[in-house]
Amino acid sequence: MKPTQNSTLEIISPKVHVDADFIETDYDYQTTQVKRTAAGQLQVQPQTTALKIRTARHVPKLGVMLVGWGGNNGSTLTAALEANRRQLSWRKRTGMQQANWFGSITQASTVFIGSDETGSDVYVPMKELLPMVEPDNIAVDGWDISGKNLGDAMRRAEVLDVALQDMLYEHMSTLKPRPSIYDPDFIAANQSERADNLIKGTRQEQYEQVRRDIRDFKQRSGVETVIVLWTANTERFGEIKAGLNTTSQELLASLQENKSEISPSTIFAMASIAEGCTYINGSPQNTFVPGLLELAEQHQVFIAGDDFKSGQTKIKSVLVDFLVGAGIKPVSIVSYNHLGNNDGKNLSAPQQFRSKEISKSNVVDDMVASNSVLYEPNEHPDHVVVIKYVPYVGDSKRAMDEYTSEIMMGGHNTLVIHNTCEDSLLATPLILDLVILAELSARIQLRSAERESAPWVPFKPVLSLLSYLCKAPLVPRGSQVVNSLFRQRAAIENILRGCIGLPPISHLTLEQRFD
Ligand code: NAI
Ligand code: DG6
Repeated sequence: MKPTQNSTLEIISPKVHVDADFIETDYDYQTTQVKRTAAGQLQVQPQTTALKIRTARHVPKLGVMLVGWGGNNGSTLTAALEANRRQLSWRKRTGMQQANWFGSITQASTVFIGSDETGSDVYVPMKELLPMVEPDNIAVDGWDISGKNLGDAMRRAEVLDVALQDMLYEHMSTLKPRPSIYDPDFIAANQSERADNLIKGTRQEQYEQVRRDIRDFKQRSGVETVIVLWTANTERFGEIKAGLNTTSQELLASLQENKSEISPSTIFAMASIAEGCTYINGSPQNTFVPGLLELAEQHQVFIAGDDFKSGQTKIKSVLVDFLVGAGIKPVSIVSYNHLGNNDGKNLSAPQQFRSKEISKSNVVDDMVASNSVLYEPNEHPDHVVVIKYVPYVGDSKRAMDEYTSEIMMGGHNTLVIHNTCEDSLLATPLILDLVILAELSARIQLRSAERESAPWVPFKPVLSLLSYLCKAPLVPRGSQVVNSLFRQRAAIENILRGCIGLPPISHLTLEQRFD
């Protein structure tokens, strides 16, 4: 069985069955159950559950609607889709540059698949494991409070090489963001000069307009599936309180009553859920108030977030995992950023900075909690996050990190990292991965193999599989947050492998260690 038409893989296994609609596998899911006894012992029991996993083979035509379409990420994604579609190349000072998707795990990373007869590792591109949406086939639309067309928005962003911008300008300038919901109480006051493209009316009326926009896009473009993704300015955190938004009923009533604490992003998420569209939050604010989680559960619609994990935090979720895993104790983590794009300008306001500070800070918690040899209960490293707006550096973000750790016998180990990069060129491929993996997740179901009548079940509405791409991963109620990048990536790889009947990667390589 070839998982995709162009795949170099052919799966030869009696446990994989393919028909016109599904790839179906028999899968032994192995876990380890742990019980704590009153005497403090840990009773550990391996368990195997026989499952069936199936993946629908039809890849729908995907439409992506971006909230904040005219921003740096929104315009860069739109330009990158077109540049890749047309396979553009352009001249830089250093030579010719070809359009690519570097930084996207689905498009530019490979997955270890097994060893060949000589014992050498064999890798295949991740996108060859299962039928996935092709970026070239994605249609984009969206909203922005700034009415600039996408050509001018791309120029304003100052992200892409000018030669590339010039090739794309004509096409991009035909695209215009739909009017959006503007509430100056939620984003920084310094954004007001952009706000010239607005949906008027009460919150309920704005919600109805967003729903109409989604339907209009779907109908005009002919896409089968729409995903809505927030890449607009970071909002301040909203209040959560009984009577306002702690249940879906409260939230719907508060919308009708036009209550001022219902944020624009929550209205977008509500509209998206009502239209049956997956909603992804690329920013740190608490869009997903408890009432919204309940709404997503009731409608069985995916939500995912929060906040793209692009640079500094990605490194942190590798480095702290490495240090704690090596038995070294991080005691102080200090992260400075300065940047000069519009995101930096918005984050220069205290309440919006606070949202970002929270999502950047929680990322080490689970790794610290995992090691009771190093840390007492409730003990944490000092962790400070600083962001400064420096207009001159534009989209070229500078991130400086100092990690101080305790090593043997009271010694200290200090690591210093300086990262400079175009912020939006790191974030844009994540948007692509988020929508491709979210769409794929909607086609995966599993059921118990023990009863023929067991129902197929989809992923839970809170799509934690996307955690790899998020700074502050949202997980289903009662689930553990995992921040370690390696664990997050392993979850993606192993689920994709499971869908084609392959066991999780164990790295045991016993055949190479024993005669
Ligand atoms: P940006 O400021 O260039 O773009 C945001 C866009 O949203 C602007 O065009 C603005 O006019 C628009 N906007 C603001 N409120 C809106 C609303 N209610 N409805 C529709 N449009 C609205 O910012 P950028 O760099 O594109 O980043 C977007 C978001 O992604 C920010 O919240 C940022 O914190 C977050 N993010 C960015 C990362 C990166 O590396 N670039 C990484 C992680 C998160
Ligand atoms: C400054 O920190 C601005 C932010 O929007 C970041 O650029 C963005 O959140 C990326 O952060 P990180 O930690 O993933 O590099």
